[in-house]
Amino acid sequence: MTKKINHIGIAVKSLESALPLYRDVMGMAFEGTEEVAEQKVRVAFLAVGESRIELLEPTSEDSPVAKFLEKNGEGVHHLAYQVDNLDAVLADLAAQGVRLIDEKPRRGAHGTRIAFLHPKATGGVLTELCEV
Ligand code: CMX
Repeated sequence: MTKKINHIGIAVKSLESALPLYRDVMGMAFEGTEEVAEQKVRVAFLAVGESRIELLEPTSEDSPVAKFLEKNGEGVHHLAYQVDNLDAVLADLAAQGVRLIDEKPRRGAHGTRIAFLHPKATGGVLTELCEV
């Protein structure tokens, strides 16, 4: 089912403040930024081998990332696993009683299709599935 870790999401207050550490100090390849309006975030991707770090900055006060920052401060926000057939995987998980946030895929960064599982169903780890 899961192919690899596509990315690790890290919530930050400001992309501009967080980027220099990853890009300049740690030397990760910066792949650019993108606003994902539907998720109310602006994201920056940095390549780490075949995976990525996704820095997430909220674009509004009711963004899920703004709520996370308010409650926890900056830190690891979610893990994203890559799958081949997201619709089939979601149907399978639902049939096994896993609590989903998204019953149908929605649009993520770079035109990917994504869906989140509820952290209550995954031992406190917000889990994203993505199909590239
Ligand atoms: N990791 C782990 N637990 C989390 C979490 C996270 N990132 N975000 C929220 N939770 C926990 C909360 O701590 C809370 O737990 P308790 O009930 O024990 O206090 C519980 O989930 C519910 O959280 P809440 O603050 O009461 O409710 P929210 O309205 O914030 O909803 C969630 C939480 C997970 C449903 C919502 O944040 C969501 O839908 N997230 C998925 C979408 C998302 O994060 N998009 C941004 C990423 C964009 C991208 O990668 O493209």
